[in-house]
Amino acid sequence: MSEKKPGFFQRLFGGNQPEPAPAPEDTVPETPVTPDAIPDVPEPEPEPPALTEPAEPPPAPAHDLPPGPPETTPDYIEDVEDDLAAAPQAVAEPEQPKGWFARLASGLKRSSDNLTNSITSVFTKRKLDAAMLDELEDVLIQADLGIDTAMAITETLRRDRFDKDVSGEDVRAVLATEVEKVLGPAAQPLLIDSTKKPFIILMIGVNGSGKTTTIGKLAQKFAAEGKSVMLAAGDTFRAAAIEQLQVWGERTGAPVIAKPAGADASGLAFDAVTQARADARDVLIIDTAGRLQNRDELMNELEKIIRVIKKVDPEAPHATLLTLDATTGQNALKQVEIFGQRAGVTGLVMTKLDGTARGGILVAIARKFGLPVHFIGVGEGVGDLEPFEAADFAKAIAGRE
Ligand SMILES: Nc1nc2c(ncn2[C@@H]2O[C@H](COP(=O)(O)OP(=O)(O)OP(=O)(O)O)[C@@H](O)[C@H]2O)c(=O)[nH]1
Ligand SMILES: [Mg+2]
Repeated sequence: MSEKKPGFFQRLFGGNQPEPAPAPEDTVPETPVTPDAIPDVPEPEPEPPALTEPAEPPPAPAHDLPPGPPETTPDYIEDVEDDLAAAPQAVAEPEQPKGWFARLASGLKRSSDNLTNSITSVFTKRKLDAAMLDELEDVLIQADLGIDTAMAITETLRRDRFDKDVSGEDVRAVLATEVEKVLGPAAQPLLIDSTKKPFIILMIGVNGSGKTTTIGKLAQKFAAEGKSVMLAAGDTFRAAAIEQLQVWGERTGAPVIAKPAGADASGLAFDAVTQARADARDVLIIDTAGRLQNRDELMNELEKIIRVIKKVDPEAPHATLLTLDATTGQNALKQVEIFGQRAGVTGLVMTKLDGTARGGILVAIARKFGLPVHFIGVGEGVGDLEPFEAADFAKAIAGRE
């Protein structure tokens, strides 16, 4: 699937061309990321949701976003702002249509640049000593890879290279090997069991993590495989969320089961499952409202949605996918833990890997939870969702050819 032409890395990482300057971390985007910037999505998408415009939250859902500022504006929301400010450069780089691997590599460029630069600054032609290993461990932890992975890498180096010359390149080779080792078991495709009619996918996650967009991308993928898809606008809190899914439905040819805003989400899910079953659809994908994992009442509601789905089909949902925003950083670990406990997550989709410096978090998540990572999102366009490949990801994040 990947187009690993020699020379990609030369162009991507050659270092001769000045990289388009990333937006400074503390710069708020003047304009939100809009699909207008994406060449392969012709028509405008609905308003980006609250998370992309935290400065002006929509009138929305008391139960979607709790009132008042405190825990409702966690760090990761600012991170999303920061990273989305940089995202257009990653996704909008137009000219030649890139192959998958090139897009992954350029998406992860901020992550890999970060790592490469830090590693280079630690390894300056000296013999490997304990201080360098300590520094390296810090660098790897700061890159969100997790303590275990950081220690595994430094231990390998300590064992094999202590008191010997070691270069940044050597270190990145060890990094790539270790990351691939961790991610390998997690890279599992999402298998659609065709004996289930419909195969029911429930999409869950915190606000703005990419649920609705990922549903659109998945609908497109399944339709292209000849599957009949139905969508359910289970984010009944916001009219804009319902419209957003309807736009994806029109774009991908999938009918959308919806009710007016304010309707009960579990009732909507029940209707959708019943309808998709009556129509013998291949796949039903149910959207849900974004919810922070520490909002107990919202997590109760999610459990209720699942209970109601099970009333129609006790084995459903057949896949419960948690979308994780790669720009979130460490908070993603908490999200996996709590959503896993409350909703029985069966697989992960990591979105917004384009243009974030925090892609390393996927390694920490894979090591800690061992959950399948089915797809990764590398842009806002309908084609910007790819099956997750451990070796490619490892090479890209370690900046290796
Ligand atoms: N750059 C980039 N942007 C993405 C990606 N996935 C989603 N987005 C953008 O992130 C924003 C939020 O995406 P949504 O799909 O609306 O997120 P959501 O989880 O449905 O949000 P709520 O319904 O508000 O909880 C939108 O502007 C999307 O276009 C991705 O892989 N890369
Ligand atoms: Mg949504």
